[in-house]
Amino acid sequence: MDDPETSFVDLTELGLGADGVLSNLNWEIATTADIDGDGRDNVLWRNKATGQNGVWDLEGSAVKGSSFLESLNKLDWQLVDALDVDGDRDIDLIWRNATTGQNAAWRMEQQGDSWVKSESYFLPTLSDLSWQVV
Ligand SMILES: [Ca+2]
Ligand SMILES: [Ca+2]
Repeated sequence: MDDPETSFVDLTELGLGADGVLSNLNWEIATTADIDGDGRDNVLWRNKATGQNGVWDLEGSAVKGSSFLESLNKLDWQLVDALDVDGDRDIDLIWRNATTGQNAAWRMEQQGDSWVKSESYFLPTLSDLSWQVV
């Protein structure tokens, strides 16, 4: 059993206190997906105030680890889904611009404790803003 004092150290960056409570309400769950391919879904977070993005690695109901995803500080972009759109078996992040209706995908790559986008590309724009990814 990990010492909670040390196992939560990196999580404070994602707003989690030592008590395991994510008290910063600007973090919103964007979606869940198995971004690291270990067979368990990860929780993907987006900070609606700063544009930071993060990932939780869950084991059961416990947060085993957390890492940052590359930030996107243009706040009208919403992280709407994470799935493998190009079929290379790595998860891609799907973004939708709530103002313009543009859609984009990020191909992700893990570098140490964080995830960076290795490539980004636009998907067809759907300018009718009443359409949402579900
Ligand atoms: Ca996983
Ligand atoms: Ca992919």
